[in-house]
Amino acid sequence: MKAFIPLALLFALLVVAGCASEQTAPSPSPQVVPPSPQADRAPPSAAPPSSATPPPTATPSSSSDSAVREFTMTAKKWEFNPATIIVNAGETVRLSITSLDVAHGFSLPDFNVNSRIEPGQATVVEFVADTPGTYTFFCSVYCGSGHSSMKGTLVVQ
Ligand SMILES: [Cu+2]
Repeated sequence: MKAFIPLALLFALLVVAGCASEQTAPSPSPQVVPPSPQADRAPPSAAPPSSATPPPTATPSSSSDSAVREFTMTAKKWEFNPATIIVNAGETVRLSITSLDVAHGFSLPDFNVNSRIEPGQATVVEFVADTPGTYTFFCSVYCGSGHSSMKGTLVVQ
């Protein structure tokens, strides 16, 4: 029975010491962390204006550029089909144009494009649609009474 007392004292000392050490130990104080400013969204930056001019002549290339939009177009008196082409800014546009009757032309002056479209033979026109807007293309080879109304629209969005 006498041996129990020092054990109890030792136990009590250990408990007190444990409590004391817990109290004196530097407890990590809950710090208020300000929200990270990384949540701020970066402003959508417009595509940098590219000063690169598209090639003046049609250059059928076999490049595997993923941003190439290809269209097959027909020309006849006095319309293009499709008459409206919608692309995204920055895309390379490749048109394969075939005349169904007589010789026509494909002129898109805003992109320095002007090609003669012979009947029955695909003519490839390629340019970079680098500037958003709505542009008119038209026939540039006289093809009859409706020639001046033979037009279409290119939308770069
Ligand atoms: Cu014409």
